[in-house]
Amino acid sequence: MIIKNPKFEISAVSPKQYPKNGLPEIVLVGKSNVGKSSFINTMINRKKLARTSSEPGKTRQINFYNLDDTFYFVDLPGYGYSKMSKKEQAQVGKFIEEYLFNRNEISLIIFLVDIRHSPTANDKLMYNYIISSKIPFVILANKADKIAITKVDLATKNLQKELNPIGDIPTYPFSSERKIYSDEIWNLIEKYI
Ligand SMILES: Nc1nc2c(ncn2[C@@H]2O[C@H](COP(=O)(O)OP(=O)(O)O)[C@@H](O)[C@H]2O)c(=O)[nH]1
Ligand SMILES: [Mg+2]
Repeated sequence: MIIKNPKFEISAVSPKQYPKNGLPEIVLVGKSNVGKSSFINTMINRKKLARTSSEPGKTRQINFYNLDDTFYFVDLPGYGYSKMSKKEQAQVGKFIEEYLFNRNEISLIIFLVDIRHSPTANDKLMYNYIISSKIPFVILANKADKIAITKVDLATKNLQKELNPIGDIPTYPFSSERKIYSDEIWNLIEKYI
């Protein structure tokens, strides 16, 4: 898919601000710092459209990126940011929940986990939560460039086994540094929008 004019549309702090044009939404979910914003930038070939940070936990809003008036990438706040107070974490959790459970426009959830580590307790909670929402989703084992290329397939399979032992949720490696993984993901996105 060729995206001509990707635009940041709105940083929503409440559901009233969500776009009202009914375009399909592809949603990025995952813990803080796993690479959600970088994923968006990589897929649309812009270095800085989505704000990335080496300092985790900066995003508390739901950011909508309009791709040629065809669909949105939706960048959700990350969870599991330990420097956020319990109260703030709970507020962010509620905001995410409210969005995921009430938003009919969601076409696909892209769930990012770190290829180098076992899923965290919060990853497992989020996984169960997404399953219960019945929204189509895929798992991406991100930061694949951080391990030897010969180990990528096995690490991806192992992550899938831990999160999704039945093996019915498509799981792919991904890396924002290595473009080799993005074509397959574009094919998938096109299928869902
Ligand atoms: N090596 C590597 N670093 C990545 C990758 N994706 C994101 N990062 C880095 O991880 C940090 C957090 O990324 P960001 O996209 O802001 O994560 P977010 O909090 O999930 O939105 C930044 O320093 C990124 O440059 C990746 O695929 N490979
Ligand atoms: Mg981010």
